Amino acid sequence: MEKSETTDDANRPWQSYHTVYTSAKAGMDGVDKEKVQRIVYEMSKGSKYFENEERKEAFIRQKIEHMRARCAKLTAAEISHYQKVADKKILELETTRDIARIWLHVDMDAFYAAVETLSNPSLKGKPMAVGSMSMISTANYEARKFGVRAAMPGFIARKLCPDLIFVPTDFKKYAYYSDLTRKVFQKYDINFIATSLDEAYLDITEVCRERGLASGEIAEELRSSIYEETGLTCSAGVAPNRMLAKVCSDINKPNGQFILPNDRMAVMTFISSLPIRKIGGIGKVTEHILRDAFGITTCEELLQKSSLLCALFSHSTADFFLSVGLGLGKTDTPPVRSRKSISNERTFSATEDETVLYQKLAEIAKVLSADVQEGGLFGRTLTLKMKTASFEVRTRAVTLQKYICSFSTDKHETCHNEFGAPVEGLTDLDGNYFTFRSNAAVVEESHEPSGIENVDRVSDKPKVRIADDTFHIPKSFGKSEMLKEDLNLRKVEYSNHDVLVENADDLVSGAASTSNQSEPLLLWIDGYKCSLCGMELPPYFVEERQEHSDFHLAKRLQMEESAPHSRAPQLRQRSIEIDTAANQGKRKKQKSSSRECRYVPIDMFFVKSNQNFSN
Ligand code: DCP
Ligand code: MG
Repeated sequence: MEKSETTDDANRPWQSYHTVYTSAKAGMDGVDKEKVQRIVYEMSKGSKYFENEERKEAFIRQKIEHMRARCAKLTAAEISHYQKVADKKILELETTRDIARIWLHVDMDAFYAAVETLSNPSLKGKPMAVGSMSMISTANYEARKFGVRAAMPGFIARKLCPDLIFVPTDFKKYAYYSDLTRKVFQKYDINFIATSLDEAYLDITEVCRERGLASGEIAEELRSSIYEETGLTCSAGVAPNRMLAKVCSDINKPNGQFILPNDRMAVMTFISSLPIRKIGGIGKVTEHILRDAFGITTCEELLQKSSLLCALFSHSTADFFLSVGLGLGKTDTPPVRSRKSISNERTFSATEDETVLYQKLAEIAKVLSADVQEGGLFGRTLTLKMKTASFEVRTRAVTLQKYICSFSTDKHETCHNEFGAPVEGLTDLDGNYFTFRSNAAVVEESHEPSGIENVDRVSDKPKVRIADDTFHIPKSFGKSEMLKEDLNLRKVEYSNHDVLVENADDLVSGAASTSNQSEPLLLWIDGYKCSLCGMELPPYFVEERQEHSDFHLAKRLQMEESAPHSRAPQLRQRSIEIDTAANQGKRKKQKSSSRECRYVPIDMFFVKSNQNFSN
């Protein structure tokens, strides 16, 4: 049995190749998943990106083995102890259950694609994607049937669906329609929580009571009102808390709704067979670990295996898993949060020279402190994130005694950087957080990973949240831009628990790279547009941005590897040109030039070198 599985694995290696491109979104239920996996695998194979994915996969497998071994070593007495711990936790969590409020989660259907179809009705019924050959932002439901989805490189999407129509992104248009939807939302809940351009949470408890209407009726009315105002459809989910409401809004997508009554039994029944991956905060890595190390695939199994979870995970992580198993979620309206972190990054030629590395570190620290001062901010936790030429990420964070904002040395404040030596401390002042490049990645035992609620350790300071600032801050970054970002950070908690193990990705993938430039690899112009290819990706698409940045980085590495050293800067210029959406048409010309023959263009980058591109 074992042997045949191994043989099978060897014959179908794509089965264990999971990227964001292969996970299903709404409208993809009937998709031939294996076919999609195979095509993504074949088109990615041989690239740096692929190698990095494989390394991540190997790391996770190792982690799973380690967890399995730890489970196997637990004695009966230990298991019984952890069962008691778990039972106690479950009882405590149960006392926090609040089923008095009615939450509605609304999510526009294929948002960017639907907006584009409004402007160009001839697209109706045809498979289309918004984005470019490098990356697509979303796909309509016709295209999803082929396995095409958001965050997938366009050339892979075209392989999956040869008739796919590409429409370039137009962020301003989406923002306009988003505003229209928000005007409707506020009629139902003035404090509605917008988590992205096309999603929001509304507490409809009062409106249901005041108007004597059932939640389902309010949901119907809200959806038709949005349709009247915008001509766009949306889907809604209603539940006693936000975590469940989000799950519910996906159930009858597109143009549908699902109501989960405010009743404990109904919640428990609903949650019992729910796949864990449906929960915001349980991503592909967590899903993989829970499944392969513990045999957990449904939320109910989180409760059944509660002793193991308590034995192997930190308190906060185990609490999160158990609360998911109980169908608990946030019911209060969070206060508007302000920006809590600021970061800066540089990409430079790969080097093992410590002096160069320190010099780079000093440069980036100076720019960062200037940005911090310009914004009138102060911070206490400093995070250094380093991505190697092979995509490995190393992250170290330190929380200082005092709040700081300047680069100048303070002999009392030293912290240890990535390279194991002290980084110069910054003068003590008062205020918030900042990072070189945030992401306090923690794999298992601590629960303070990126983008997740993080608590300031100074008791007299307010609690702060680290925003996952993988977005880059242009040199001109100032106060006004921060205010703009603040709005985006109202994206809230459903990803609070974005998890523990999700950050395994950070440990094995990551930032920094090779280039002769002392500039970031890419900038997010106006906070959302990729400076290299024009792809528009809002800051809250953290995972997708990481994928996107990795994609460009991989491409550059590939390009530099294939170019003589002295020509690298010149070629870099060229790659930017080629990437630019407006220059798509020039690509062919560039490709055919003999001067360029050592440079691997983007379409080829993800494809096996011996593959026939005309297929
Ligand atoms: N988006 C993006 N990049 C991603 C995911 C989404 O730019 N990786 C953009 C395009 C989407 C919009 O955000 O239209 C909303 O994202 P959703 O996840 O809600 O996806 P859609 O609205 O497109 O489809 P669905 O019907 O599944 O909600
Ligand atoms: Mg949507």
